[in-house]
Amino acid sequence: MKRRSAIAVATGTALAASLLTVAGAQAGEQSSDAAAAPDISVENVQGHLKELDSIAQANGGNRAHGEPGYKASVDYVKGKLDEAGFETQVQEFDEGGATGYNLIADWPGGSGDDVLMAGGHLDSVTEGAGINDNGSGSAGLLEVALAVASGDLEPSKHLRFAWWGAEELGMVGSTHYVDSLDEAERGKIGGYLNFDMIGSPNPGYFVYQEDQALEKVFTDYFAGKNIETEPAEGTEGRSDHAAFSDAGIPVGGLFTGAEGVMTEDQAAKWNGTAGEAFDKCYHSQCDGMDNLNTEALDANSDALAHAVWELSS
Ligand code: DPN
Ligand code: ZN
Repeated sequence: MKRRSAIAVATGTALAASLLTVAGAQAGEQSSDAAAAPDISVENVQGHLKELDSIAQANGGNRAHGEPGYKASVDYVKGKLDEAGFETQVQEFDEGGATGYNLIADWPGGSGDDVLMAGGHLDSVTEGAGINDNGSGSAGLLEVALAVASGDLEPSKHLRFAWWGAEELGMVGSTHYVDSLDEAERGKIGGYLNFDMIGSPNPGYFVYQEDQALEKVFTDYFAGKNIETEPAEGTEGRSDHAAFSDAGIPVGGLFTGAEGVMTEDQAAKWNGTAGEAFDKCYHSQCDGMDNLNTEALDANSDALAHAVWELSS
């Protein structure tokens, strides 16, 4: 915001310049008391998913650890973040004789002693392109990160986004990252939010329940949108948040369901199909662009942005 208005002032007339200065000062005042998160464009999220799908198609049909589609996915996300002004790092690790990669993106500014992290896994299984699992979380995180940049967010906390490698082989990348931090660095991370499968075709609205305060940020958000939620029971050890919670870091996150089958009650509240899996293409070849529910992807991406804005302010 500061950078952009400086350019506008330099190129405008004296009158326009003074008006812009007033507008800039007002916007600055508003942003200091927790501005609301922007509405995240689901079309943009779908655009990132199309790119990830094309990457899989061009690389043997998947984006799995050790396969060329994984590194190409990292390059795509990193390119967008670098262009937007993030400080990115690719952390390498070895798994099963192949190099794995975590992509870490820091938004400059905020208190380095108080870090909010949000992440999800970027790898797929070898069976398919991994569009819901976990292109959805990866694309939602990317679009929210780009919104942080285009909104020139100046959070009081330091914001860090992460895309993990080799989750599908046992949360290898996220575990490697947490292990690579010394105690002081680990201690600075006040919370980690995980997004793994947020666009399931027969969606449930599940909120991680490990930490009450983080859970409430999401449940309040959905309540305000008249979307009923359920605690994400049984997901505790099943994705990249596990490494963080094992290290004593508070975790939260969202999930729209995997191989589990939707009950009658759930179908009634979420207008879904009872007796069918939340994601019938889970870990299958058919986890492609058709394997998404746009409404769930949209609502969860907006909830992700809301949590990032609220928790980092
Ligand atoms: N860990 C997920 C997968 O990548 O297969 C499934 C999952 C995601 C399970 C989130 C629980 C919560
Ligand atoms: Zn998976």
